[in-house]
Amino acid sequence: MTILEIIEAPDARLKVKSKPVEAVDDSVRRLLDDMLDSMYEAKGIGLAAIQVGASKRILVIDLAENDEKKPLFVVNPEIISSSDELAVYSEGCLSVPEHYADIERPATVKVRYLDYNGDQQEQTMTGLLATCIQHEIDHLDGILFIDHLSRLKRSMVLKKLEKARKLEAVT
Ligand code: GNR
Ligand code: NI
Repeated sequence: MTILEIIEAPDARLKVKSKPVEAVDDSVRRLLDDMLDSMYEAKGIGLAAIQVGASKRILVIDLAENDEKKPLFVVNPEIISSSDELAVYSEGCLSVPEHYADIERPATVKVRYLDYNGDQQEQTMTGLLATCIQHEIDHLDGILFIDHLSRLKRSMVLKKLEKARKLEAVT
């Protein structure tokens, strides 16, 4: 296993639109495994491949709380329907460290994707899982949760991140 470095905003790589995977082969599975380990290490509940520099439509999620791991491996996801009902969650992002904001999204989504074995799945997701997969699919399209905020709020967050990065560089 390899712990991959997570890219932080502002970084042009996070704005890239990721490309579909042609086949779920061993190299894709290795990336899925490394992403899962990297996500656990960073204490996140989701991770998109672009956050570790791979512009492929791949993501991992694990909402399990304690030690019991329940990883969800998702390749080439497509939202095939969304509820009119919306839900608000306070979102965070490993690529936007230490910032949180309430984001409104469809409460329920039906997602079609390929699993770890390359088999097609369709799953209706609600609650935090629905929020998380929409957050991850946004990453695949080069969108961060702060892109759902007003321009003023987004630029305040980005400015703080840049400042923190500069401070880190000299200490
Ligand atoms: O760890 C994470 N927590 C989280 C909380 C609310 C909504 C979405 C998320 S995803 C985030 C990890 C991450 O950055 N995934 O891209
Ligand atoms: Ni994120």
